[in-house]
Amino acid sequence: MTIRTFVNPAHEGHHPPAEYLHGHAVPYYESPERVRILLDALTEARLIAPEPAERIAPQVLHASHDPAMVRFLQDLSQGSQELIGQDFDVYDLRQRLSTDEYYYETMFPAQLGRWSTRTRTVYFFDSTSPVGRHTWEAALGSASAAYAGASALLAGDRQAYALCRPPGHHAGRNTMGGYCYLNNAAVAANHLKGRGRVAILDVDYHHGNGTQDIFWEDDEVLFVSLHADPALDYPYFTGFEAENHATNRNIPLPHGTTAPDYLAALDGALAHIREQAPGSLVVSLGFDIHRDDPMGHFDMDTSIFAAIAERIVALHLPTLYVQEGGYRLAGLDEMAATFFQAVLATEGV
Ligand code: SP5
Ligand code: ZN
Repeated sequence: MTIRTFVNPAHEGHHPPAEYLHGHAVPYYESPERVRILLDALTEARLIAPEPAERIAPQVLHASHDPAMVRFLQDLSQGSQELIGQDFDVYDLRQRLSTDEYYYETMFPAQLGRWSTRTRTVYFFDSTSPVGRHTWEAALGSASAAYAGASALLAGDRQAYALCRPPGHHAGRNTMGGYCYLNNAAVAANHLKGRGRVAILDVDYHHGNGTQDIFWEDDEVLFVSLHADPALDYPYFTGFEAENHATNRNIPLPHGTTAPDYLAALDGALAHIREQAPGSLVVSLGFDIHRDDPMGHFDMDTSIFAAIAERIVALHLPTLYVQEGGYRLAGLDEMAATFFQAVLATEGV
């Protein structure tokens, strides 16, 4: 048996050259290589059967995102080279333009003041989601993979995998950041409402601030997230326990968290989901909880992914796995294979 897997070939066109750290350009870890590694390893191990996802109409995104933000992203991507050219003129840099530049937002709306009459023309909350001419198609393709995965569950499949890239869980109703543009898990969850209430379990290392934002007032979708304590780690401003309410549960964990502590927290999260009796489950799946991830500060090895998979499958819910983060290229193949092997082995029991 294999897991039906939806991918988005257009992701290859999105490859920002760098992110910026204290004045230095550092590698952009959210790279096309990530999906190539996952796809090759899982296909070779005969764990997945990949198929291309049909491109959704942008209107489908409006259930999850402000239509104005969707339009803004599309326009920015398609006009990015011209806009960058104009910016470069200020410094006489036009001759240095390549044909594939990325627009990095440098102006953020939060503190502009109550006198501003031009509100919400900036939709980024940080500068780590750069936009190039292929970013729109990549992001739409990624959301399309999630949508196709949800469609598979609606058609009766018990599980599916959306191999999404770029990731989505930091993208809110009208905000982009943290390598994310469109919230793939949210697109899937909104589609899955066709099966009743939906639970989203987010096991990426980082808080899914975007998913929390999109479903903050939505009783039909339960959001449960395990992540690094935002007092210590990205995204810093959300993910605290104080944000919890009936359908939003954050479980922040300290640096150095080990498998027993993680799994105890996960068991609590899963008990909460079980109590709410949803009709389906979306898992925001990040491999950045591994101890060797360059961004993560937990202390768990690859076997954690089998333990997580077994527990999720024991919920016996139609489940869509949506790829989020995970940046240690050297181990991604094993982490994913460990996870999906356990999914298939447990499902068969
Ligand atoms: C989808 C996903 O996993 N996104 C992660 C985005 C993480 N961005 C990390 C930025 C880290 C900045 N670290 C600065 C340390 C300040 N003391
Ligand atoms: Zn992450």
